[in-house]
Amino acid sequence: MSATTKVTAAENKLIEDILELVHSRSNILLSSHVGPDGDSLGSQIAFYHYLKSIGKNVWIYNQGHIPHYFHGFKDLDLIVVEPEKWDVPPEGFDLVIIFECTSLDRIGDVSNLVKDNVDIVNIDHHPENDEYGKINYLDASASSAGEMVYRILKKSGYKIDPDTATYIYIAILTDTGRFHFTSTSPECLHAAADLVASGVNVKELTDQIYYNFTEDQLRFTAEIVSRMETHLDGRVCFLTLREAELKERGLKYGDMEGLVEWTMRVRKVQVGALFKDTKPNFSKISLRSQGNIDVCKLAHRFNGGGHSNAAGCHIEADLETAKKILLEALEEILPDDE
Ligand SMILES: [Mn+2]
Repeated sequence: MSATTKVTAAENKLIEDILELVHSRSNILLSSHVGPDGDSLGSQIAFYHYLKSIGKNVWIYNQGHIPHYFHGFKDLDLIVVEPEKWDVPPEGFDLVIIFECTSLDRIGDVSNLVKDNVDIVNIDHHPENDEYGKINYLDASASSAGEMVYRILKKSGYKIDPDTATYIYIAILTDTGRFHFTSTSPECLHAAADLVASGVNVKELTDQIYYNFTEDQLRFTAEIVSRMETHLDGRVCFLTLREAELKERGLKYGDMEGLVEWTMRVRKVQVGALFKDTKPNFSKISLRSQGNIDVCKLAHRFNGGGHSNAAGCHIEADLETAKKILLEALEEILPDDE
C-alpha cells in the first residue's frame, strides 16, 4: 500500500481473503447494478485487467444502457449488455464478483446466471448492504467502488498500467461528481494522485466525459433545464425527462446521464430531483441533496436507496402524480425556512 492510504487490519484481512479466493478460481464473472454508471464500469474493467494479468478467464455482464460518456473508450466492448450474448462456460463460473450492489437482485437479469452454490465477492461502498457474499468488502467511507478496487490492486502487487489507472480514475471521478461530493476524502485524493502518476491523462479524460455532448444533447439539456420547477421557496428543484421527447430526438436515457446535477447548481436548492417516465405509469427518480438532508432515507420509502446525498427510487405513477407524491414527502422532511 502507499503510505498515504489508511487501511485497517480488518480491511487488510478482507483484501487478502479476496486475493486468495481470486487466485484459487479460473472462471470469474464480474457484474454490477442495472444501468451501470462510471463507478461500476470503471471498477469492473480495472478488475478485469488485473484478473487477466494473473491468467483468469473473465466475463463482464451487465444489464442496461452504457452512459454516453463511456462510448469511445476502447475497453467498452468488454461490458456485455446484450442478454443473448451472456454465454456461460461449459464448466460454469466458479466465482462471481459484484461491485456496488446493496443486494444481489440489483444485478437484474444477470442474477439468473449466478448459481446458488457459487461463491460471491461483494464489493460495495453504500451505507447499507445485505452482505450476500462469501466475502463482503464493504466501506461506506470509500468515495467509490473504484477506490476500493484501487486498494485491492495496490495490495495485489499488480502494476497499475495507464489503462487500468484510467478506469479506476473514471470510477472515482464520476462517483465524487468530479471531486465535489463530501465523499472526496484525503484517501480518495491520494488514490487519484497516484493514478495520475500512473499515467492518467486528466485533461483528455475529463473532456471525454464532461465536454463531449452532441449538439442535440446539449440543446435538449438546455430545454429541460429551462423548464425546471422550483418548490418550497426555491429549496426544491425538479427536472423532467420525457421518453417521448427523447425518442423524437433519437436520444436514449443514457445520453442524458448527469442531468440531475443541474438541479444543485441553483443557489438555494437543498433537494434536486430528476423524474423520468421509463415505463407507462412508472416514474424513475434521481435524487440529490445538500448537507444533512438524507435522500437515501427518502428513497427507501419509494423502493430505492443509494447514498445520503445521492440516491434513486421509483413511484408507480405518471410524472405529474409522482412529483406531487415526492413533494409531499419533501415537505415533511425539509427543515422549516428560517
Ligand atoms: Mn459507486
